[in-house]
Amino acid sequence: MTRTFSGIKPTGHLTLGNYLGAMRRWAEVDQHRTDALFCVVDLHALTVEHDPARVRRLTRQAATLMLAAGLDPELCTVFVQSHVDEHARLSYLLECTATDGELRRMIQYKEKGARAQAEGQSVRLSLLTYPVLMAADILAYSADEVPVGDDQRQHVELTRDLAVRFNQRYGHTFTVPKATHPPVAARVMDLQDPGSKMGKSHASSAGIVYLLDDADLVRKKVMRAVTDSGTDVVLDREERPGVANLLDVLAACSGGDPAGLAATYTSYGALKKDTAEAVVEVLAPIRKRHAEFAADQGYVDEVLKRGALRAREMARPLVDRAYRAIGLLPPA
Ligand code: AQP
Repeated sequence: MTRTFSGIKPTGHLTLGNYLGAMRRWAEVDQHRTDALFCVVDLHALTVEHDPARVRRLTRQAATLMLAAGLDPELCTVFVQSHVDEHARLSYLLECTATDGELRRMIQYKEKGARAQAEGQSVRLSLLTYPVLMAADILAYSADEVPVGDDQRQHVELTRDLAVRFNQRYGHTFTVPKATHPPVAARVMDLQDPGSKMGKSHASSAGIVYLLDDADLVRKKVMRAVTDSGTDVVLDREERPGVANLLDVLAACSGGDPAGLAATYTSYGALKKDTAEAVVEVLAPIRKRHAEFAADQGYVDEVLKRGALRAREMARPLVDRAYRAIGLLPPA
């Protein structure tokens, strides 16, 4: 059976981008047709300035939202990365496989490193090495598929390169995974800055729809989305990125394709209104289920405990094998 792994990092409140780019397919497709593992990758949240209590809170909230979005612990494994030591164990071996040059080429490293420096913060070494930890997350489970948004494409490519390199040097150990992306809305853009991805850790929340925003706030954010000075609705990603983003979001939330939808609108106002309502409709059941699960944290904790047990059992033999393959003496 195909094995799937994917994760979400608790660096902020989860967004519509996280949902349309990744979580929705985890719930609607991947957990039904594959042996799927979904993880709150909390170690990745330590790569930038962080508040310990907030990371803990957001880790719980992300897990709760994953269940609210439809992940069913009877169908898939839901757990927290730091509860399974194998991720960090394997990461070190992969650091001994990766090169400094290939990590410095990672776009997220360049962007987030520049952002940290602009804010007068030093760049943590873990920001450079985080894609290697992500490779370990995936390879530890012999995942065949990694369902992610478009922004993670480069990191999955690195994972493939490291798996191939390790296998060639030390004998076949890892499955070489491939990334999968949704057909539309693989990169949801910020509503106020359609040149940038909608990201949960951005400073300004005006262009970001959070999964827990109430209906009125969602309407306000979508109605205020930046478009451009034109009036006709056409799908032109280069010249009209704001309109293209709304068409993508509408298509993802209501079905249909962005180009076909463009032909049915004659004004930006109507497009925004329908997009806002489509988003409200998609988020309403998630907010409702989130409130239910949030009121029963004991259940969420139990799911995470069972998930970690299962994940550990799956990862340990493979990571042990990798330790032997690379030349480390097994304990007596
Ligand atoms: N804007 C987006 N459009 C489509 N997919 C997206 N994803 C993130 N943003 C968008 C996908 O969501 C999954 C989880 O993302 P992550 O938590 O690993 O972090 P990220 O990719 O770095 O996303 P964020 O929300 O922008 O976080 P920050 O601001 O902390 O960097 C991934 O599959 C991702 O592709």
